[in-house]
Amino acid sequence: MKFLGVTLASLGLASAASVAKKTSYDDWKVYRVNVGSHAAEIENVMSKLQLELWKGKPSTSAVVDIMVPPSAVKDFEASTADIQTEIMHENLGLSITNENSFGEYVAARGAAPSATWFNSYHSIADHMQWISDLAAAYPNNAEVISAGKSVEGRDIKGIHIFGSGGKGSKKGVVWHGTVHAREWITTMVVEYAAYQLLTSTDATTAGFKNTYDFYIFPIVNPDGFAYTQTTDRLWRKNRQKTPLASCVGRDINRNWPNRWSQRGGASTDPCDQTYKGPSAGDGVETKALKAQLDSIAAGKGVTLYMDIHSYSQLWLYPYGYTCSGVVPNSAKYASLTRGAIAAIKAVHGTTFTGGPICSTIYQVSGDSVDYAVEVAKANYSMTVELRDKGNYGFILPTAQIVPSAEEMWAGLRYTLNNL
Ligand code: 0X9
Ligand code: ZN
Repeated sequence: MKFLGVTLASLGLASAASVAKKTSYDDWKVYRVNVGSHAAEIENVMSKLQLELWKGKPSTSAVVDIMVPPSAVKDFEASTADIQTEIMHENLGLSITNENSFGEYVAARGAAPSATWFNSYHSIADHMQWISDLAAAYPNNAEVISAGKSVEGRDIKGIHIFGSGGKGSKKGVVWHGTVHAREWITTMVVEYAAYQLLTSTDATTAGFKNTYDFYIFPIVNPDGFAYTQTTDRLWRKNRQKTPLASCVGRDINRNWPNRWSQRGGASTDPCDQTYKGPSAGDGVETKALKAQLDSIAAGKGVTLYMDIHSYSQLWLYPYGYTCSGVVPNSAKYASLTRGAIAAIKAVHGTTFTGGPICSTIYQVSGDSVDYAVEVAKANYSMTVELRDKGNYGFILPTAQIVPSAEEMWAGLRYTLNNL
């Protein structure tokens, strides 16, 4: 089947049937709710109307972003009449339609991919092709790698970038993108960083690959990402069965086998967006990513681990699992964070804020960042939440891909320069 000269298969869509089943967000709304003293009230409304959070936790956040289906809009507005709210998406379906035009990728095998790649979002099939094309264009400095297979058998594909001394001769820098399937901007930003390392003519940037071995995985949750393209644009977790037949998926960022079972840091409910899984590290992708990180740690060691998320414009460092523990090297983390935030701001004026994960955003247990610092003994382990601050949230317009990638690259470049 073809439309606009593009085959469904090339978009990574299985069949017309899977297109027809796509979750509609027509007339859904996203609200920003000022929590104030209304945390319990908001939690009640959410459970009564079975609403999903986009951002924040009523118990600890100043504001939360909540997605509301058309059938619940009237009830929601009546129940929150005494609470300050603001509409972020008037019609989420329309926002998705506006965002969701994939660029066509004509793979020029053997030639360097060009910067036009970053002008739009892409199908998972094209991302896989692009990673291969980028590595193939720089055979002396790059190779395709895999962390293993996903639940549905997809490759967790990455690119390994290296320089003088050859592959595996330096300490590792590991970057993960798209652990949360709906955070599409993260795929593009991680790819942009890989692209810069290989193509930049700036001497400092070109030199990074002679200092570190980079292991870059733009899509660590490929099944979830594919599902956002075939079925539900707002899917977050992986696609693994849970003990409850009606609910699918572990939050990979709550499933790492370190500080896994902390009260308040993750959900025990298989239907929840932050479900930690039935046992520590039992997610198929978690296992693969853990083994991959462990093997770098056991080799030359990990200098820097970073997990790239969206949205909120935050630069974060450990710990996630506790708000009272202080990470060793905390002062250095704080200074790296200040410098990275300033470097980001200098590009397009975008303001990020920063700090430890737990006290800055909320408590998170079983996350990769704490695993990387506590178990894999990464010298530095950090995470970011990219653009925006909620205006578009997960549905960031294509016009913001390049600016977001440019400013985050400045933050990453600052970090690499100041470790
Ligand atoms: O809840 C999360 O996992 C992250 N927020 S998101 O909306 N992207 O899902 C925040 C957790 C802090 N980040 C990491 N621990 N990586
Ligand atoms: Zn995320």
